[in-house]
Amino acid sequence: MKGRVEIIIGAQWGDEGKGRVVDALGNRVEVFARYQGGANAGHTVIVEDEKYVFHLLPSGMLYPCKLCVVGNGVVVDPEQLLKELHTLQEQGKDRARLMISGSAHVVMPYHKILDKADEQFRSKDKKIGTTGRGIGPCYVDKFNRCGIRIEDLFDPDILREKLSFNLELKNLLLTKVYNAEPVAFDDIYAQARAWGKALEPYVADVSLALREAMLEGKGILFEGAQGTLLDVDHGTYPFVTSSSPIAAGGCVGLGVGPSDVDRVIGVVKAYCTRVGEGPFPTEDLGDHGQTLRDRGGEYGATTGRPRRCGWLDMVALKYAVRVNGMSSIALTKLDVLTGFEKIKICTHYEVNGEKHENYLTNTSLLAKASPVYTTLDGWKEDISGCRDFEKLPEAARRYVEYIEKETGVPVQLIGVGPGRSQTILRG
Ligand code: 2SA
Ligand code: GDP
Ligand code: MG
Repeated sequence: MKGRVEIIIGAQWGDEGKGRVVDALGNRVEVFARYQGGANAGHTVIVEDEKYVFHLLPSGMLYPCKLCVVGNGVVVDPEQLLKELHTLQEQGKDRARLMISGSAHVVMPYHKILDKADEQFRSKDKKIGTTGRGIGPCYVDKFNRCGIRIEDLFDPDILREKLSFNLELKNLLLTKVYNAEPVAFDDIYAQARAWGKALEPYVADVSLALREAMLEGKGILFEGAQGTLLDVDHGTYPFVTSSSPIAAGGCVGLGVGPSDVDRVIGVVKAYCTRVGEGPFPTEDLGDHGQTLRDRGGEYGATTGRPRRCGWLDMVALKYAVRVNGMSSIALTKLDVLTGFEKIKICTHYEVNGEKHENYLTNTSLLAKASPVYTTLDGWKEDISGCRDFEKLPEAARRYVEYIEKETGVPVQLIGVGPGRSQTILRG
């Protein structure tokens, strides 16, 4: 029988707790696979009070003897990937097998310089608030068909030719447009050759390996980075990342057909956060937002930036259910809502006095949307030790049931703390 393929996606603006959900479900699968994004991601996993933050490596790396895959859709910063691997080796935790697609594009040093220069070049209202990890410029080169793939690092002549072609253009851009220093061919070439040598042992045909794993009946988890509302097509464009975090991106980014996917698990934070610029209808700039940030420890796992915080947006969540074809919800950080006397949920938007029950894909309109809320009772009891849904305070159960009723999607996992065991599994 074919092994089960599940995709884990972020249903909001990223940082929903995808890393911890992947880790919590990890014991029932054999293969973990990243399909998009790059070292902009920060996926936190806490096991036995030890904190690990994965940027490029899949969050399943802590499980011994499993296969961890970096797919063709990921943009790989080799320096960062080798650093992560080295750190795990030092901790004696590199017990999973790593496989990288040769077709994945390489984030080169000039991509990071261009990312920062472009962000600086933009006036305040045009800034994206990128992580500065070179993600956008690397995907630009991929789609402009001049990018350098991992497999290009292995052949000295191919690398030389592709790198010189790129540097001709990049150095013009850097010096003439951004008033920055040019980058030197020799340094980057030597570095890229060294990366090639270090990465070659991990490179294999990812699509083929996943097919073989499926046929062997192995469970496979695709791990999305960022979130639905940061998707380059379906997010709050242009305030998005440059990849496709939605579930469909999993097929493109790993070379797997849609009919092989069995389930899509949407990770939903019990409230909303966003890091970087762009519209966020339920953002709370007052005390509630600050309390959520303090209690939830809402700071970027890659850059340390404070995250913007606000109440759950049901309009956006229903949209995420639709564009991802969500089969179930993993609701994280329910414990962070403990102590609020009342909890608000946005049920619809108003724009110029007009009611909108459906999410607004026009970002300029979304920026004008005022959230309209319903209010639910809060609870005071500490729920971080709870492992049984029936033992949650009644108001907490009502909150979960409200989400299920409105979305029509069952909540099958609830996070009541960041640790691996602080999970309520249902059904
Ligand atoms: P980029 O760097 O080109 O992908 O930035 C474009 C937008 O995408 C947002 N973005 C993210 N949002 C949430 N979490 C991300 N990962 C880190 C984390 C972020 C951090 O886990 O906390 O540490 O700051 C992530 N990566 C990209 C980004 O903020 C821009 O709005
Ligand atoms: P990801 O990018 O979606 O993997 O999420 P991040 O790791 O960037 O951010 C999620 C943060 O919330 C991390 O610090 C996690 O340790 C933490 N976290 C995840 N689930 C829970 C939960 O159920 N309760 C609490 N209190 N923290 C959680
Ligand atoms: Mg994150």
